[in-house]
Amino acid sequence: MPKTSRLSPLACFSLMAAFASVASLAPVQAADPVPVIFDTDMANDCDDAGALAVLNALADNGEATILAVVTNRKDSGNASAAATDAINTWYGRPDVPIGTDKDGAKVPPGRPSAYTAALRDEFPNDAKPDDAMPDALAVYRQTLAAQPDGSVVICSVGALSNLEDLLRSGPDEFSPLSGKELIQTKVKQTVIMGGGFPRTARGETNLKLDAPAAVAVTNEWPGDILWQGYEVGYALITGPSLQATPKENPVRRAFELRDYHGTPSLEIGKPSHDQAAVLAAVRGPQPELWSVEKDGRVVIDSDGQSEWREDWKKRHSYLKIKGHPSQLAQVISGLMSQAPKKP
Ligand SMILES: [Ca+2]
Ligand SMILES: [Ca+2]
Repeated sequence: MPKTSRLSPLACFSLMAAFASVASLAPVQAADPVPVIFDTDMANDCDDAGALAVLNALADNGEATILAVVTNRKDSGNASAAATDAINTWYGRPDVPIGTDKDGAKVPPGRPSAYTAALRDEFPNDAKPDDAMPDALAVYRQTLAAQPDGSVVICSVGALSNLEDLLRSGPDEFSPLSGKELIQTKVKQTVIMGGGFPRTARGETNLKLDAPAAVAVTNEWPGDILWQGYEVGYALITGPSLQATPKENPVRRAFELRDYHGTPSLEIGKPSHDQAAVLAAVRGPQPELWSVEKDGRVVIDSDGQSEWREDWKKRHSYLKIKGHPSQLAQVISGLMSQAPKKP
């Protein structure tokens, strides 16, 4: 018998599994970069900063284009735009348009941000105070109007106030279309981090921040919404990988300043709600990382409680983690600490 170099079926399976595992961690080179508008409450939690890092890393990899960033909650430090600009500037994108929500009464400011003022003061940026920045709705409408039809992906990781404003908007200097028509014409997909599925016992933060807006968007949005509940990000602890990045990295600083259970998130990590939503928005629900629940609808009540119902279909679906969460957390950690490719 000649010596055979054939592998046993078990060895073949192990090798295939190893390749599959490596493949899931590798950058996914899309044919064209996905054009994204990122809608964030950059102020309270630092997962918004981590999510903007992931989005910039994906843009560096040629997988995404950052069309604009809008903030959806009034930052009592008036510095959410500056923090956003500091992060984009770190990645070599100082000119990404930024808009802020001026309607502070609708979404009351939370406690002072642990990190936005520090990012404004300690890192290069040239944004104005939030109340002097362009309005989020104007940035939305101008950005959407300039894009090819059916192309834009919106990723929302905070209150749904801006999305409701867009939904309710009428024609303006940027477009003769109503907000609904603009969404129908320009938006390919909307990914929303909010709620909990299949149901929550109490309201989730992003929905509670502006429950009427959450109800309006859920019931009236004229396009596909891919929901990601709090249970997804809660299982994904990331942050310590930023320790390997330079002190000049504002995202590292945000994780240093924002604690999790009394310890800096830079040391012990924290849940990655917003990073996961960005990843799903850009790469789509990759089957090795996610399963998607379809053929139903999300219902949100006036307290911001959410539920998945299967009594009839809407253009809703929601994400569930497939396999062990550490797989997804590892992808997020890698992207969040990926060195900028700026010139
Ligand atoms: Ca700037
Ligand atoms: Ca957020």
